[in-house]
Amino acid sequence: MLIRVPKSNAIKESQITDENVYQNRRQILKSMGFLGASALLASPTANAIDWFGSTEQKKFTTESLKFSKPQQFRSDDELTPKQKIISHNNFYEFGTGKSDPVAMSQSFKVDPWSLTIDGLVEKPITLGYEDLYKTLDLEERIYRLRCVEAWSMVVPWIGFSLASLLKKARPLSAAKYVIFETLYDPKQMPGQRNRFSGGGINYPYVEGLRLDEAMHPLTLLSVGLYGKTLPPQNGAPIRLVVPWKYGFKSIKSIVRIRLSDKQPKTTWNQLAANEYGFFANVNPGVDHPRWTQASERRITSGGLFARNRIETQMFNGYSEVAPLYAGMDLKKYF
Ligand SMILES: Nc1nc2c(c(=O)[nH]1)N[C@H]1C(S)=C(S)[C@@H](COP(=O)(O)O)O[C@H]1N2
Ligand SMILES: [Mo]
Repeated sequence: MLIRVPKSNAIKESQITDENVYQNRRQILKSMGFLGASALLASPTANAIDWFGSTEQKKFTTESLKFSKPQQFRSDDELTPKQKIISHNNFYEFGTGKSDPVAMSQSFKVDPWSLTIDGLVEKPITLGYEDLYKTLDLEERIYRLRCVEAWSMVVPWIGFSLASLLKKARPLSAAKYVIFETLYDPKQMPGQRNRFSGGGINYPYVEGLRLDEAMHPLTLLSVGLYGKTLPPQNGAPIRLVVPWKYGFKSIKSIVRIRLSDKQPKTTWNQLAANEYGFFANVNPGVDHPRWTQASERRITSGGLFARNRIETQMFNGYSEVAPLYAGMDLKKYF
């Protein structure tokens, strides 16, 4: 039987726009104190609104966060301008082009949200949207982000160490790996609706770390950047940041963190195991089969033709993680 599926895109689009206008208005009312203090984020400041213009334009609203300034996690590298960090993205759930995520994600709903930490833990935890900002102290950390495609940025993230959250759940001694899962919601994520537009990925996007990597103090759960909550294209409301590994390990919009005794099958590794290893440590000595990893293009305030080719550093410059891999052949376990 032939079932006629209505061309629903146009209809959906307008519904989504209306939703978004509604959401934006809610955020403004919230920030002005009209919607009751309990509905507010734990720590937005008084002028907590980031308003991008008319309601015709679909724009996600971010809010200011209170956080401590970086002490140990600083960098002398020039920060990548915010405009570039939030408009040049990889987030295949919203399309495979670099400008697809910002274009396709502005109606993404982050509130309510639910993040569950379970598996081999003594005390499973579920955090709602508000909890993401108030369960742990927020701090700023300036990290280099090195994509496996050989470009990089310098990002002032806001968040808390993954270890501090995992400790609350009390991992059992049998736990050896930590598995992360992105939201699966094809209604909101066009890339999940068909295999072609989603880059051939079998969703949900899954990533994983060895438990000792997950517990390393550098491993961050980020809820913001440049002083505000994350925009959807960067993984709102909460994403992982593992600065010594290629960017694809830094999974976005996480709904589940599960501790396990087994190494998980991760998204990019399953797609092409010869190109994307489970470890994916930044390593200038191990080339991608199709391009060199010895250097990278740093995205800076300069234009398209700025001279910004730099040498790639082992572990992306975070040499303090080397002991995690003592005795391992990093050419084999790439
Ligand atoms: N769920 C999900 N997480 C993801 C991706 C993705 O496609 N889906 N892309 C990864 C890749 S390849 C990179 S380089 C970083 C990019 O993060 P950014 O867009 O915030 O710079 O996100 C990573 N996390
Ligand atoms: Mo990437």
